Amino acid sequence: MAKAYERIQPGRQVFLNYIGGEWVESVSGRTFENRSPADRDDVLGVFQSSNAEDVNRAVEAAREAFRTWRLVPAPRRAEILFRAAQLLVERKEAFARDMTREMGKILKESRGDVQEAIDISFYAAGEGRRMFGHTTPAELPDKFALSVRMPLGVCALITPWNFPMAIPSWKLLPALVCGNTVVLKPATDTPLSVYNLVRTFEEAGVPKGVINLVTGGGREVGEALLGHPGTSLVSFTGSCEVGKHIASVCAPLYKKHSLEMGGKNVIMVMDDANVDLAVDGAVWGGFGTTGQRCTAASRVVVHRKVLREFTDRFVARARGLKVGTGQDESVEMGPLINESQRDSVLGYIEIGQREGARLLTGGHRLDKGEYARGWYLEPTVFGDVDPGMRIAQEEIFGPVVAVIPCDSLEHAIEIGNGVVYGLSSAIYTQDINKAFVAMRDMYTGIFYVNASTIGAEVHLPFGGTKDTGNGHREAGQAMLDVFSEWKAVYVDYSGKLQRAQIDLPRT
Ligand code: UN1
Repeated sequence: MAKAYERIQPGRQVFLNYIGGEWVESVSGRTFENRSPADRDDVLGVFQSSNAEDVNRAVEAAREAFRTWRLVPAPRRAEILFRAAQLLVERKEAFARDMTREMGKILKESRGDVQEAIDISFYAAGEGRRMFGHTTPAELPDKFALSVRMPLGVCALITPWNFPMAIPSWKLLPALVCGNTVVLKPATDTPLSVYNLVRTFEEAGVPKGVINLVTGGGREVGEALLGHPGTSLVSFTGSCEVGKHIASVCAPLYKKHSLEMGGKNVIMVMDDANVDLAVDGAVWGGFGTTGQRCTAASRVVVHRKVLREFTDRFVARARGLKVGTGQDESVEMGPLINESQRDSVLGYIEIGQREGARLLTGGHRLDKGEYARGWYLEPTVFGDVDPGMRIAQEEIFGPVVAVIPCDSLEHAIEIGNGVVYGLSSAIYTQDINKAFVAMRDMYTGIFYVNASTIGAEVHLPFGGTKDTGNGHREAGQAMLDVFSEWKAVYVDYSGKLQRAQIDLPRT
């Protein structure tokens, strides 16, 4: 029997919430439209504008499902996840096309986003047969000691629009393999990609109530999830402002919360660098995903000896980038996600000029002809940027790069570390000694040598220091620490009272 995943109303497709294994409308009776950032007349569908009552129902369903899901052996849970991964492989192209329409990133990158979801699915599923704890000798005779991971319960996953399928997967997969159930709230700009993900996991055989999807705004849905007594963890990726709010709600409740926030990432180009390679890295890091990555290289610190050469080539490349709809395979940079994001980036461009940075290329919105219906902006480069300027300190989340001169490796490292964020950094140099010094001294969660600041792989820890996060990492082995609690287990088979630290048996 065909399931009612969506309702078709005249002229529009209505997408539903997924609660307790049923596709349902919000009790609010309200919906919102999902429009393409490349063409605001292109409506992808209508989604549920959910409220606190929908959240209650979803948390209740997830709590109920947790009672049985936590007892399913992890290798069995993993079999379902492997199946989902295979389905994602089959659907990669279709999901990538939906994502480009929905989020605006170019097709090549959307395929990469779905691929990242596939990678983490296989990787996390593999944990079903690992999830290692420790066995270790006990200090007393006839006593056995080990540690095991246990699930937390219901995890609230609040996900961003810039990686519409990859980031939800970084959270969903480890949550499930560890034995948790989830309520997933996608960004209002990109619910379709998360819908595609959830549908796939349903079809792979994830039992009812294990995954619940509630779409809608942060104020209603997100807020209800944070303070809800039924959720044990909030995993969030997004802005520092929202992250701070989440911490302030969760901390007094002693609720575990994992926050992944901003970046002001730096590429350092030394005087011995392969300049062509560095330019390639700066273009990809600065303008890939239209600069809307937490890992974007929004600062390039360049040794004065190669400053002219680097800047000339970099500016020429930025100026030559083909901007347009991501659905056109020849386009290199798509639009920004929405109007307010473009306004915010334009605001920073104004600030940069007021602060006295030199606008080397770009700086304007693109809104004529083929660009008229989307949120387009020119790739923008500032030169002569002082490290203290706001455009060199604050996360812009758009296609704006600040080129900052430096005099030495030490100077570059000082500038590189001189921001409140600590996500990703990179050095271009042919000198292995410089590379190792920078690797040691850059206080960021991710570091690259002769590669750009973007391009993290799923089996390594992802996250950052300082205001980038609150000490957690996603992906890699570290993901298990977010989605499980350790339990230390002691088995005393001596048949008598043995007191640790007190009874010290002699040989
Ligand atoms: C993000 O920008 O929020 O390393 C995630 C990268 C990607 C993930 C980025 N693999 O840029």
